Amino acid sequence: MRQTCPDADLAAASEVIQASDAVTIISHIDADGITSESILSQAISRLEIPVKTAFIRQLDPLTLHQIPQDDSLKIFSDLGSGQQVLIEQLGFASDQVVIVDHHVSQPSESEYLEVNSLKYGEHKTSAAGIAYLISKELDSANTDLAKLGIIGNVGDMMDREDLCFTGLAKTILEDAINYGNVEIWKKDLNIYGISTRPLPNALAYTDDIDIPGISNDISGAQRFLERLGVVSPHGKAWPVWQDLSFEQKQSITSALVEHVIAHNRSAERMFIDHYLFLDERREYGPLLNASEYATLLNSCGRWSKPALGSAICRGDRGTSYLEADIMLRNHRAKIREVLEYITDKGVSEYSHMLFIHVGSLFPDTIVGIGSGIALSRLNPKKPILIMCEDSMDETVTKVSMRTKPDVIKSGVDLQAALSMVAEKYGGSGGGHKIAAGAFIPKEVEQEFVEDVNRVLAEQFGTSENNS
Ligand SMILES: [Mn+2]
Repeated sequence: MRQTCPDADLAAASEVIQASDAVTIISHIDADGITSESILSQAISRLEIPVKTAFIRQLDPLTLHQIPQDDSLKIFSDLGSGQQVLIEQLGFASDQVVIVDHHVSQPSESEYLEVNSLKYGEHKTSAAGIAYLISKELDSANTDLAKLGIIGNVGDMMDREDLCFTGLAKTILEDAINYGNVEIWKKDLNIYGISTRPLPNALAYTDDIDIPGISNDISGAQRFLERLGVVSPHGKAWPVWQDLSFEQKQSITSALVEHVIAHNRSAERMFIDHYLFLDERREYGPLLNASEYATLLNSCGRWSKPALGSAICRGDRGTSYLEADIMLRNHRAKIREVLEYITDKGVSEYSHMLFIHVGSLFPDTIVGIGSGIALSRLNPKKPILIMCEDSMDETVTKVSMRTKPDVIKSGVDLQAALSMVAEKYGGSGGGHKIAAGAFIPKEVEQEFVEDVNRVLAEQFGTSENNS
């Protein structure tokens, strides 16, 4: 079963697609799912094969009715690998299905064609990366779509551990750079919002680096910048990182490194590769770099408008962009609210994790993101578990967990922990080592939290190297 090279699967997927009369893509609603869908639908349309899309929040018995029961080829993207038994129950034969995924696989009798990066030992290439490789197999001229592959990979945080792309994701990046719509800023400052966030905010809210007197302190960040001669032009907004001169960037970066080292902190995670988009115009700020573009797509998905994100990926800069921009602002405001709530109310500290229940105060689609950001301001050494009511069913509780790359290195695997404990109580879980979610019956909340803490206690201290 285990292979090291995706070539045979890519060729097989390409063959099945080219032989089909019509295609339906069933894709996940996050940035990786939206970019995967947009890559596949564009590549397939270019072959003049009719293609339709169904975006779903996850593949489970509740969403099955959204999958059309027709003769079209079904491509499951950014989902499906872990739900093959369910796909089988729908009655799809093995020649009717292609799975494009990077989640843990569940075998089924039907032996569906599964193009999954994990099969090739590629843990840092997401579904959008695989979708791009299929598009390139369909037509080698599709390298314009590599850009979308990069957005999906960044959206799924495939670059977070190494602070750059590795493996297959790196070859996709090379295609994008050669095509010319992507530029890489190598080992640049590791901050989020380089195209739209006022610089003091970007510095104060870095996720990865703890800068004394600057992290979580906007006025501290302003004073730091003013000392270096970087000021907000009179009465105008602060500049964004992208608009600074090379000399300004250099002086800020070296002052930060000195500052961090002077405070005996590590400067190890200070630098990251940024991906800038040369084909986007300045007024579309959130589309100018991969991580902000991914946030915009995530906000479309989280607010039930994944098709809007897909239209933007296909190049719509008119009404779709305007609508998505409003949604993004709303998304950010809501995440800020979650964040403030969590930091104000405080979390319960267990031996191996942090826990908070936000009830029905926030939509279940954003609490995970909010908790991930809150983690940096609480105790990043422990994973955070956040619970909220499921908006669809009040007898169900939605669980989200987030942690940091360093914690993964000590053996923690949130996907494994949540799946195992959720299944024990008749629920289900999934996701990744660093970010995972689950649905559980409401009445077992307390036992669930204690069990997850116990599982984490066992995971801590077991090294990742044998995985
Ligand atoms: Mn994904």
